[in-house]
Amino acid sequence: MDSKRQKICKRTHVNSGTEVREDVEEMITDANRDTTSRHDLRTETENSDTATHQTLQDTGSVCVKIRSSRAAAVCLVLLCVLLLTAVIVLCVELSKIIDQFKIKYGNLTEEINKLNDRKSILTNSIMILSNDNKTLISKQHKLQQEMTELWQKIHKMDGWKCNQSSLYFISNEKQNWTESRRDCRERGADLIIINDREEQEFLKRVPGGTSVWTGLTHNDVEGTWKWVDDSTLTSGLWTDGEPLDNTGDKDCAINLSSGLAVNSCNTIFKWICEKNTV
Ligand SMILES: [Ca+2]
Ligand SMILES: [Ca+2]
Repeated sequence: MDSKRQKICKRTHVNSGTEVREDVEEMITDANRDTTSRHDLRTETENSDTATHQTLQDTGSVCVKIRSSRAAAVCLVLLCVLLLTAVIVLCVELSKIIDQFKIKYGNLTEEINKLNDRKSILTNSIMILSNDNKTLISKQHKLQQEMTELWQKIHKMDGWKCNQSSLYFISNEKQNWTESRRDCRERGADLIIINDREEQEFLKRVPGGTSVWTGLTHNDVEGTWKWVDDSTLTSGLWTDGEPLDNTGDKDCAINLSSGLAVNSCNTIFKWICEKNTV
């Protein structure tokens, strides 16, 4: 630049007129070139700075992205670990539940088998009982038929009366105690045994049921009254004041409307025979 100015000045002192003007134009052109060149250099420099700045920005952005990616990867790994842990825990719990269910199912199966066995036993028992019931019903019908026939025969028997499970024959004639019993035995019976107050009340209602010989004596042991089947006397059957003669000859008992009373066995009375139907 300085050399060009010196050149211009030299030419200005040496040349005249047109030469001075040409030199000035050439100098201006050079100046413009320098300016343009300087501008281009500055522009290149600015572009270079801009590129450098852009490169730095890009590098920072990449670093941020890498860090973000690493954080995301770490989070993802942690999440996977948590999920895996949760899955393992759930699997363990599920395994426990399945084991418990198997145990309960096994117990239930055993109980069901036992109940089925009991059901089979009960079914067999029901069948057996049902057959027994049918057999008993058949026997009951047969017994009812036989009892009906027996009652028909009883009603045809002259002089016999029925009460509960016994048949009674009341004599029309009178005999001593021994002859009376002999007559009963010939009829397949024995002198009456008054078992309780109900039977005694029955005798009150039957015509000829009182003032008759009974099967009660104390022939064997004085004072010990026994029936003809060797059973003992039920209390409450004596009439008031009886028995009066435990030590005398009144060793046989008659039945009065008020109850039992002692009398001599040789005295004659009517008598009642009794026969059990069962
Ligand atoms: Ca009786
Ligand atoms: Ca006596």
